[in-house]
Amino acid sequence: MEQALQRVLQEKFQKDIKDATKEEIYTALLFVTKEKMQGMKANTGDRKLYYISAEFLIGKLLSNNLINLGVFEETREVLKKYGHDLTQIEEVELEPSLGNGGLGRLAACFLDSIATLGLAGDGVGLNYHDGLFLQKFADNKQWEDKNPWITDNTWLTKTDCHFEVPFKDFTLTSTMYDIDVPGYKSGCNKLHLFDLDSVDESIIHDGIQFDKSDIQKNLTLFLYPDDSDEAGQLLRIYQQYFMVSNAAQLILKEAQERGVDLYHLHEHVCIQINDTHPTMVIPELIRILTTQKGFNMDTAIDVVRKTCAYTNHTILAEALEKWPIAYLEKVVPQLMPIIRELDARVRRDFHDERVYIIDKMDRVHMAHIDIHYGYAVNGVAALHTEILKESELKPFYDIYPEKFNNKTNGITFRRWLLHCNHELADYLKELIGEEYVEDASQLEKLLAYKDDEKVLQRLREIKKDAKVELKNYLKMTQDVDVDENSIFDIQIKRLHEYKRQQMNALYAIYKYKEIKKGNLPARPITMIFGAKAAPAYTIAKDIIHLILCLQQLVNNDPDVNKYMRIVMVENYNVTKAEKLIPACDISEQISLASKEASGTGNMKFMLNGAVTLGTEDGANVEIHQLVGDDNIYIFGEKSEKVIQLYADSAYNSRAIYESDPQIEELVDFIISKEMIMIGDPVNLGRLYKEIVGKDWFMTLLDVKDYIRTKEQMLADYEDEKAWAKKMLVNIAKAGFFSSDRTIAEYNRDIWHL
Ligand code: GLS
Repeated sequence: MEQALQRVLQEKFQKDIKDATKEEIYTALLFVTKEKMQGMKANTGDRKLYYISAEFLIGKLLSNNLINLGVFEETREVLKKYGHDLTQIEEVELEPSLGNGGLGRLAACFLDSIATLGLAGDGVGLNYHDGLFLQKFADNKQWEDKNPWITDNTWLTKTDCHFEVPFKDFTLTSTMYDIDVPGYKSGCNKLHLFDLDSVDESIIHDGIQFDKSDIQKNLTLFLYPDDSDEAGQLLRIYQQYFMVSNAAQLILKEAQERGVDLYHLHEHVCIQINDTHPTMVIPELIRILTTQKGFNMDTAIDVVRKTCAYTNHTILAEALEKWPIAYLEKVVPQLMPIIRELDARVRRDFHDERVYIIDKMDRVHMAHIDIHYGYAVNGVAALHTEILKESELKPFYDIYPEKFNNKTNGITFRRWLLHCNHELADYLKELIGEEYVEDASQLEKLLAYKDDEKVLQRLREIKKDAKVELKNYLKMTQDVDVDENSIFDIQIKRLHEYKRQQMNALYAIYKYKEIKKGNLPARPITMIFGAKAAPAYTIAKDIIHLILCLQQLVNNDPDVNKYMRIVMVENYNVTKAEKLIPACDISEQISLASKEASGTGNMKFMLNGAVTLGTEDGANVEIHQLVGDDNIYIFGEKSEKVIQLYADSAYNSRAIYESDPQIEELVDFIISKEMIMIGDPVNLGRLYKEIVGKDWFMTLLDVKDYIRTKEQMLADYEDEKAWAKKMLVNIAKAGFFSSDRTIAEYNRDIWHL
């Protein structure tokens, strides 16, 4: 590494390592690492996976690539020798903004594990120039700006692979960019990102506004452009078709290059459809096979059905895509005869309109295409898969019980432990050896130390060090002060009503009022939030406004700020998560039971020694089973009750509000004098009305149990030894949530690579 770095720095900048700037060292490291990856053996196999996804939230790649190449320590030492700090150099890298939340981060963890397990599997997606958006706070509100991340120095390599993608009114020529995905001490795969040379960032104005109809210039500007109007929805269809047509052409080209007889495609290729965004790959493959490869319809459908598998990531109805036929006709009319044929076959075989592809309102249900015309359907946590089978997708489960299976999500320990928490990772190696890195179940060996005072003490120290680091980072980035001796209570995830950040905000109000009354806590608490709200999601933005107003109120009140602080982290992303997660004491996983399909933040926190405060939802259920009652704090109504309340339309937030003076007091505070002085009465008033009059995700149902449980947790934290033991058990039991385990299961049950 030392020689390689010297060589590249000389060649590119005529400098020695010790005189080079951070930017120059970063550039040289990028170059050397890319060179090393190009020299790696590619994972190969007779059967290859294509993981198609609208999002790949890969995060910064330098350290991770160094770790996976097995040269991280060496690089760190070389840099140290010349007076440089790798952590500082990493700051130069811009985070690719190619994802939105858990689904996109899951895709990134999966790519790491697929490569690590030596499986031949590539990702396919789009190369969004400005990603999701950059979040800024001003006037206690979220503002959106573009988030350009593509510079001359990125991990992208432009290839000479191009495809023609036919739309109704024009044909576009794509360009494929590749990012190498090195496995941990294993072979290399690729992430293929398709783009358009004509995309023009200069059409963006006033934050993230742009002409939605100028497809040649806007196609790959943003992930999830605003779809609150027709032009926005059409743009999303353009993006989706561009992604899958490229994917389909790439898959067929590579298969033919490998000498695969396309009539046996399914024996050599499998396609994982990550949520419904890539669903059109099914009709697109059928279209190409029938119009260009001489297949008849029956055979094309048969081959495609045996090739594609679908993962469902949500039961929220609004997230299950249904495109109006009229829109598809405007963008991709060539697919409509095929979609109609697929629907006709369903209608012929099943006389149940709930499973039709085209509904009475002339909308195409994308998930229905996946389920009928794919060979596997999986949910992402045990509870989620049960809910799919028993309620959301029951009519389909009744038809195809053999297709349904569960694959509980996982996270890559390379990023979420080795990279983000060196101190803990090293200590674990010291205690239980290195095998846990490749066989996560080995973490259970840690249980042998659960009563060892020295080990428990060391775990506390490591947590404290991470808290100091976060404190310094928050000071540097946002100029806020937090106390490392306080309890760090963290809720970081997309802002959505079902995740109930508003319930956590009601707790902040409760705590503020208690402190005002003189009921002082044994130890201060630092409540940390991080979340982006979709630009058109009004109530989510109102919740951000509430949190930011509370932050101003609490942190500036001298009676209160000694005991409590609130920090809303700006532009929460993977890089920030890597700093926040190691420093967390209390992991907030408080979604309404039945609504969070899995969650993966919950797994990252646990692995880093945080204790979960959560509902029986998503993967929390499995965390609970693994760590036992003593090492997790569970509250709130269970999913069966919640599902019943919805079914009976029996939930009435106003009745709860009016009958419970404590709840009334907390909710009223949102529109109190204090708050209106700080905030915008329109936003606060609207949120107040929403909670009292609707509260679709039942915050008021669980808020009292939540407050009680959180108070219990804060009290229990004071027994330092008992708390450290909880930390240890959480770490020890986190092995199940390695994405290596998840991917091994996908391969065993679905992919058969
Ligand atoms: C999501 C779910 O909301 C998460 O619970 C889940 O962990 C994630 C990955 O499976 O997928 N679905 C979605 O649309 N976005 C998500 O983050």
